[in-house]
Amino acid sequence: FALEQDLRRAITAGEFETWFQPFLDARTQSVCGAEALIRWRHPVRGLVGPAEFIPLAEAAGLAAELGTWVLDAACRAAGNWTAMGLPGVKVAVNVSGHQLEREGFDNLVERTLGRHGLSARLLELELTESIAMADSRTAAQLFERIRASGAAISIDDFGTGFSSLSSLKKLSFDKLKIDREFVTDVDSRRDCQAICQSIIALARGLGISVLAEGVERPEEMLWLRRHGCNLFQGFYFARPMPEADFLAFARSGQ
Ligand code: G
Ligand code: G
Ligand code: MN
Ligand code: NA
Repeated sequence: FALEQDLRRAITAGEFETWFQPFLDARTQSVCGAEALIRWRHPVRGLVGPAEFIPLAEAAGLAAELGTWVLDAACRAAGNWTAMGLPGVKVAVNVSGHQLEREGFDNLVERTLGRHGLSARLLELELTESIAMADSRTAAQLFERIRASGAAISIDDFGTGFSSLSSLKKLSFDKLKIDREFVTDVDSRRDCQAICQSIIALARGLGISVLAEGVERPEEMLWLRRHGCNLFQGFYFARPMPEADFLAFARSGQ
């Protein structure tokens, strides 16, 4: 309860920040965009990660409010990138189930894009499999509306959730993000290789792109590139960082 009060206070006090982790084209290694990752700059506890407070926010019914804040902050940032000499750099925003279930999520997205003059083509929404599968008919309609607006949908942490291929068949989306669990040591582990190859083949068969998360070593990157992975994200390239650092990183790589 004390923490719930603290969270409410923090929203009003503006203690949240969005950090950005770049994702890069596998062939050219140029920066295609960044994933927005929320942080809480707590006056006493210092910088707190989302794993600690997102579950609390969900339990307290504050997840949608926080999600609206992140979406706004991420779109505001990306809206400036073109003007700052980074045309075409996308922003990916994590969306929680609570947020998606709310009436009019697609309208919220459109309004937020409009407010910051950000092209829908530069926005990706990251959903996990479990969210996508919860109510596949409603999800399918929402996905259609979001994609019709020009924004993209990525399936995050792919392979770790409760996924059924028949649910995937009913949904249309733009990208699969292979979970770090399968990327770690993919250059040496047969099981990870089989899983990554399957996901890459699945994405290719569906005509969508595939990103490897959590790339930490050059050997992993090389294996994934050789096997047709399109995009990379991970500490080997860059950690999540404040917006100013991301701008410097993206500029230096262009
Ligand atoms: O950034 P970090 O590695 O600490 O993130 C931990 C988890 O929190 C990840 O699973 C990430 O997807 C999630 N996360 C980060 N930012 C957000 C956000 O803005 N909204 C939601 N729903 N989840 C987020
Ligand atoms: O669940 P989601 O994919 O949104 O989680 C993203 C989080 O994963 C980021 O907040 C980031 O801190 C973490 N992450 C990103 N790249 C790496 C990596 O290369 N290694 C590890 N251990 N974590 C990573
Ligand atoms: Mn994510
Ligand atoms: Na992930």
